[in-house]
This record gives sequence, C-alpha cells and structure tokens, in this order.
Amino acid sequence: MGLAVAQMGAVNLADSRQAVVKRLVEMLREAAGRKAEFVVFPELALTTFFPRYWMDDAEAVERFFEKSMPNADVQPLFDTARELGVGFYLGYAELTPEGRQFNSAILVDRNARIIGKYRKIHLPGHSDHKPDAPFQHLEKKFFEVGDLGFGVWEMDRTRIGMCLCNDRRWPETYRVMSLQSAELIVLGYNTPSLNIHWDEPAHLRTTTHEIVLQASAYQNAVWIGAAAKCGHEDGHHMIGSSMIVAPSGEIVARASSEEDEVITARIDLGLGQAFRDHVFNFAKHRSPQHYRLIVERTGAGDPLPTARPD
Ligand code: CDT
Repeated sequence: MGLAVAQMGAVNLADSRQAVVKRLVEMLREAAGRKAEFVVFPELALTTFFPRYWMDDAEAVERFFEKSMPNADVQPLFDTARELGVGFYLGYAELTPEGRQFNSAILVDRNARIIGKYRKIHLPGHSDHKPDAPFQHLEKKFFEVGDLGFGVWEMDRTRIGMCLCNDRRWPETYRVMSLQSAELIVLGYNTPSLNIHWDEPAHLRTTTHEIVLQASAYQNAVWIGAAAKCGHEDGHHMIGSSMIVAPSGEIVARASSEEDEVITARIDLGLGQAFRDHVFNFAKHRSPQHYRLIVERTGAGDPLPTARPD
C-alpha cells in the first residue's frame, strides 16, 4: 500500500478555511504523484489549535467547529480525492446536529465517501480558565469524550483504525484496535512543545512521541501513520516529527521540517502478519483472565490480595 502522511506547518488565527484546504489539496496531489493511495492529515487540521485560547463555547463553535462534513469549504478536498482516487484521514472539530462537540476524525475512501468516524476519547488538558498559564489546553472544556469507541474499517482490503493525538500515549487505544485485526492505525496530533501542567523538559515531548509510536506499532503488529500540525501558530510552538512506523517498531519515514511536508512509504501489510503469526499471536499467547483490572479500574489502587504470597 502506498501510504502518505501530510504534515502541516502552522495554521494561524488569521488563516481562512479556504486557504487551509488549498494547502491540503496541494499535499494530496503531491502524495498521489508519489503513488500514495491513502493520506493521513493532522488533528484539527482545518483551524489553528484553538483549545489554547480561553473563550466561551458559543464563540468557539462559531469560529472553529464544522457543522457538516463535507461542507462547502472542505468540498475541494473531497473532489480532489475522488479525482485522484486517493483516500484520506482528516481531523476536525465536529458540531453534531444536536449541538454536541467532539474532536473527531473521518476515514474517507478512494471514491470520497466517508466510511468511518472516530471521536477522541483521551482528552488532555483542563476545562477551567488558567489565567497564569502561558496558554490554555481546553480540550476538556470544548469537547465531550468520544462515544464511538475505537473502530476499525476495511478499505481496499486493508483494515484501518483511527485515533487522535493524546490517544497515542495510551496502550489500550492500540490493543482495542489490534484485537479487531487492524493492520494500519492512523492519527493526527497537535503537541505543544511546552507542557503547561508541569515543567516537562521540551525534548521529552518528541522523545515520548517516538517511544509510544514505535512501541505500540511493535506490540500490536500494526503500521502507524502519524501526522503533526506543527511549527509556530501565532507564536505557540508545536512539535513536528510526523512519521510512518513499521510493525517492527522501526521508523521508515520521518518529516524533517516543521512546515507542510509529505512523507511516503510503500508499506508491506504482510510484515504485520508475520509478527501476528509469531511473537504476537494473540489467540495463542494472550491471557485476558489476568487483565481484568484494565477494565475494572480507572485509576491505580491497592495490590490485589492474590498478588501477595501465602
Ligand atoms: N492535542 C493533544 O492531545 N495534545 C496532547 C498534549 C498534552 S499536554 C496537555 C498530546 O498528548 O500531545
């Protein structure tokens, strides 16, 4: 399969949806020119990373949420995808007809039909105003926890799963999808290089991003395509390092800039099968009777009585 990851440089507050979609269309064309059949775009790809700004929900909805998909602004991306016969993943802020707000991603097939939707489950940040912080991270204010679970869809005989940004740090995300025989997991992210919650060294933001993608690809025998929105958005820096990771845990393609940049790889889905047949033959080696705490507990608690020696 020809896989492309289309990293985006900054989207500033002043940038219109039309200008952003034009950039996406250009990258879609570049990816198709490099024989990609599927393109991964970032999380909240159509706007700046607006959860960094304190505002009321009505203003956020008005400025930053999509009321339908595709809508007139995004239609050129769908039209180009159909013309080129390329599928894609796209993250955006979703307002439902009932007025619910989600951080969502869609899976669009090579005929430009939406065949899957994911709503972000692991929402980082906070919901209160932090006036002393250099910026906000208001995902818990602007979005509900996703209600669709971690789905896997078959597209051109490839099983594709989706998640978004902070989800990539949680092992449960990948395991739920690999238990549905996902072969490729795609995700977009906006990761500020400064963590407002503690003084995490800036370099760790990239190191932990690499670690989770490489370990998760290997432990779940899946390919991963991860697309950043990065660079300085109105002065707020976010990490790049978009990448394609093999089921071996190896990085096979990696962005070198913090600008719009398309990276591609021909991915061999058989490689995942080799790992699934051997070290990660789930049916043969997993022991879910010993994993019950994963679904019974949310936070860490005391050791189980059975864990103590007689
Ligand atoms: N967008 C997103 O989920 N970003 C988070 C930042 C967490 S710091 C509050 C991430 O995990 O990259």
